[in-house]
Amino acid sequence: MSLVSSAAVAEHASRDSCWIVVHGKVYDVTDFLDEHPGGSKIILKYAGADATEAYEPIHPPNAITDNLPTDKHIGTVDPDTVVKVVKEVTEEDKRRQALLDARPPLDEIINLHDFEAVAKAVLPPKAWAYYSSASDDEITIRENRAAFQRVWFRPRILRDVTSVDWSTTILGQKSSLPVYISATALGKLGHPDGELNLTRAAGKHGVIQMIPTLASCSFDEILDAALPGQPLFLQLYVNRDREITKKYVQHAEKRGVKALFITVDAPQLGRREKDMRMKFVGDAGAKVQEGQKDIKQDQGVARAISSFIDPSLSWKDIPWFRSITNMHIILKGVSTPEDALLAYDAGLQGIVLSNHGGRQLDTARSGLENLPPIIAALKTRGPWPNPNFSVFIDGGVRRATDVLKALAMGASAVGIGRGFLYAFASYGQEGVEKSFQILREEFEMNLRLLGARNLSELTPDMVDASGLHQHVGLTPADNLFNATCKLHLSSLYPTR
Ligand code: 173
Repeated sequence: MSLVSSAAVAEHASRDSCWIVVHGKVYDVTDFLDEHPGGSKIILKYAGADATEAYEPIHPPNAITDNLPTDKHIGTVDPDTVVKVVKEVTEEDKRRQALLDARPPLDEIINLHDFEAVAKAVLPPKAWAYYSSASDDEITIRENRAAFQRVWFRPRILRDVTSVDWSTTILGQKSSLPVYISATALGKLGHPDGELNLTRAAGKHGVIQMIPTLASCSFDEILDAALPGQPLFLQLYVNRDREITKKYVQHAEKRGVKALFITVDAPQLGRREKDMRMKFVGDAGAKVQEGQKDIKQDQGVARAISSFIDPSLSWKDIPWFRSITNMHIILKGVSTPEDALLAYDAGLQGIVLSNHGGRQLDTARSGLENLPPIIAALKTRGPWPNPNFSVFIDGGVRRATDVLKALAMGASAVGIGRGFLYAFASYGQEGVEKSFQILREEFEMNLRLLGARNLSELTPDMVDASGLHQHVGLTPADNLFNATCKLHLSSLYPTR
């Protein structure tokens, strides 16, 4: 590849001829501008310049090389011509560094909620908005936590709980916790090592990670960071181009991934308004002004990069998935007994009762509330638990007690997404390891207090879920308005 000077790159700084530098390579993206899922405006901001910093958290390293024809790969930027810009330390950088320096030492973190508080303080505002946001009025995300609080324990006594064991098997794979790491996208928004923080911590502690389709690290980087034989699952967004999905799935199987979790609750991404507001703020400084054409950039980062997801996905596709892989297939995002039975009858290996962390259909019920009717429906097909069919739940899980309630009510294991994400966003791999330790301690104590020596001794009569379907309560506080809309309003009308 030819060497290109920085000055030559800088000459292509317009919509008519747009070159950018990513990881030291020069690309001509002129013809790609209108195809960019995130819109052209964000690329034009870096026209004629180095875009690596903006590119990195959102795209796996191979995104540009895979999508741009090779004749658009112009060359390598000549290092001698790069004017070393001493990166200006902004007030915002200083503020963030001060917050990072002021993080409590890890041994002062005593529960999973603490990570969230630290993450909120130290994350760049856009990253916090993306991770924490949920759809519309954010009622479902709050309900996910609230539902656990409507289930109460009926502990048993005098059962010799000297030794207790909370290890289990998830889809045939050993797991030190009845918890797996659920997929969350764009890990590098939170920490430079992104999802690898989870992979490394999971390998060390015998926990199973579900790899997201939209990870910031490439699939192979994650697999390369795993220990030999470390069990991993894969979350799948199905591409409109089924050949791409087929290649991806078969590559995953070849690399030893054990189960495929097909996301079925996101034919279109929900409106995460906190995230959307951030885009308005962030794009204000775009170098090249764009016309009406570019409408995607104001929809938040997730929407921008999700246009490949196929909304036509249907039950008719299930046999095709079965034909391309021998991995276990699980549907992620099931809410009703009707769909649970369709999944069972289609010969799949499980379902996740999930509302996507409250990020999709707002006022969808919680996975926990959907659990009892779904277990009851599955019991019409045979005894429960069923060794050939698993029911997982996720959403709002932060405590071992949350997990124990779900297991007592028939769940096979439980997923945690944001909880672990906040752990690495605030403290990297060590944070994730600490979160496992916290959960271990919580499992040990709560199993003892509950009178169960292992997970098979958790039975439905150990919980009182009679209030689970009662939604009466205080009207939830309107956090969305208080935290974002009001702020936005005050920036528009500073005097109000
Ligand atoms: O919840 C999400 O943000 C999500 O699933 C997603 C989907 C597409 C792109 C990025 C994230």
